[in-house]
Amino acid sequence: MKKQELIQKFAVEGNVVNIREYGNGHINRTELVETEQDGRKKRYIFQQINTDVFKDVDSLMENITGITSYLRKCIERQGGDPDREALQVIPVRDGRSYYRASDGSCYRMYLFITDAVCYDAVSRPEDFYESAQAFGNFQALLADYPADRLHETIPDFHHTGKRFEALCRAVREDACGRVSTVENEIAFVMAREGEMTVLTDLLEKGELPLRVTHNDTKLNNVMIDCQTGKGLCVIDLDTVMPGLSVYDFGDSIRFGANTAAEDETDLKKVSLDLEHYEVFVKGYLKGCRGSLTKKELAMLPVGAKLMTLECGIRFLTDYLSGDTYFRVHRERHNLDRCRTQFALVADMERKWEKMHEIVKKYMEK
Ligand code: ADP
Ligand code: GN1
Ligand code: MG
Repeated sequence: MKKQELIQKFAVEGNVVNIREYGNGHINRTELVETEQDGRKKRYIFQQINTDVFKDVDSLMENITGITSYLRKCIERQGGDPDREALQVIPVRDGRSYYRASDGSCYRMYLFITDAVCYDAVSRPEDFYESAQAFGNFQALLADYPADRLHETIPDFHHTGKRFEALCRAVREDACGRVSTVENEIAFVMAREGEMTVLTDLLEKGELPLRVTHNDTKLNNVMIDCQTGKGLCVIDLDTVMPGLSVYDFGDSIRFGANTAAEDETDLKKVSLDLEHYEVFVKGYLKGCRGSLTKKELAMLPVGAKLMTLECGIRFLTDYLSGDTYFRVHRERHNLDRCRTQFALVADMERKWEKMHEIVKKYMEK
């Protein structure tokens, strides 16, 4: 089916006048669609859902429609603008939330949020502060969301111990004959084997609470208002599931407090920016509005380190398995990404005391 026809399956207004690839997500294929009716233009985000990653699209979309309608109500109650502060699913004309083509590929449409921007790197600490507050606020808004209504879209998504086991399997299988080229990286992980389950063990013992979390809190999953500079809308809701707040905190640090890009090849450029780290701690605590327990606060640095380690493990696993999960744009892309993550972990270890001191400073406020 032609792209135009596919788009017209959705309740969009007007005729399609422009389609172009959009964003830097690693999972879905995203396009910006522009339509026009009587001289009036409208924009939409059109996505092909990655069905290798999200096997049960009905459950995925049920989560998303449930969360977005819940958030819209909360935002309305607070006097906000639900069209800009929450994602809006544009349904298929038959009322469904997504379209499944005859070849099994699945598509969805969102209203494009205008006058807002997603950053791939922090250039102004204020933006990172805003993203922190937005992710904290997102969690606070969903605090009373009935978690039993959420499907687990990717089982054990942030179970670091299971991610470690998956890496061990990939090493044993050595599907592409790449193991011998990454011995240093494997050794880096093995040296930290004992740390993998620290947070999930605390969860099991009831020492950390299970919350409704976003689970993919990178900077380019939050939109910043171009006019006000405020955090506007949290996007990419595919992995909203019960999880750990410290991992949401950690994933943002992993991405936004790195002085280098996630796929930087010059590892000398990789380090933890403590100023950005501090700004994020401050914004996240403000957004969470005092809801984090003492234990969660104490574990924030561990969340940052383990999420970075876990992400590196996932990139390495995918590299060994033949790059089947994350979208790659060059040879060894996943390996480059893995190396930046491990370099960042090493720098966090060097700055460990400082990371704790900064959290303490804001705990006492
Ligand atoms: P992925 O899961 O592949 O990361 P995302 O849902 O995060 O996909 O979308 C990829 C990019 O598309 C985002 O980083 C953002 O730049 C842009 N985007 C997604 N949804 C919207 C929206 N509703 N309005 C404007 N831009 C959006
Ligand atoms: C993926 O979809 P995107 O690009 O926002 C991944 C995250 C990783 C991230 C690494 C569903 O996020 O878990 O942390 O890449 N999403 C999924 O950049 O696996
Ligand atoms: Mg994304």
